[in-house]
Amino acid sequence: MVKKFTAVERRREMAELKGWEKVRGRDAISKSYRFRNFNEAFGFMTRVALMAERMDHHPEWFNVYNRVDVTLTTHDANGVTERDIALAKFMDSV
Ligand code: H2B
Repeated sequence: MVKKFTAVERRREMAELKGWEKVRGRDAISKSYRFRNFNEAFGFMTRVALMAERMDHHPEWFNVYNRVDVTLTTHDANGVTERDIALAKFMDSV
């Protein structure tokens, strides 16, 4: 099983990411994406969904029109792991 990052490790990993923040009161990270319209937001979600299935690692997310709020944590490890960082990097690359 993957091990969750310590606070120091998590901060170091997050330093490589733009726009991601630690969720207050929870061992998770989040980011809010804005797109031009629903079509682009859902296109993003579709591409991420396919990768999430391949990675067997799934986001918590919320969509309204052009906005997608994402929270990443590893439920099996009860915290942020390398899987969350990998998925965050993929999302930013889409
Ligand atoms: N996604 C996330 N975010 N955390 C997990 O611990 C997790 C997952 N576990 N997707 C996977 C699925 C697990 O439930 C399956 C059985 O591999």
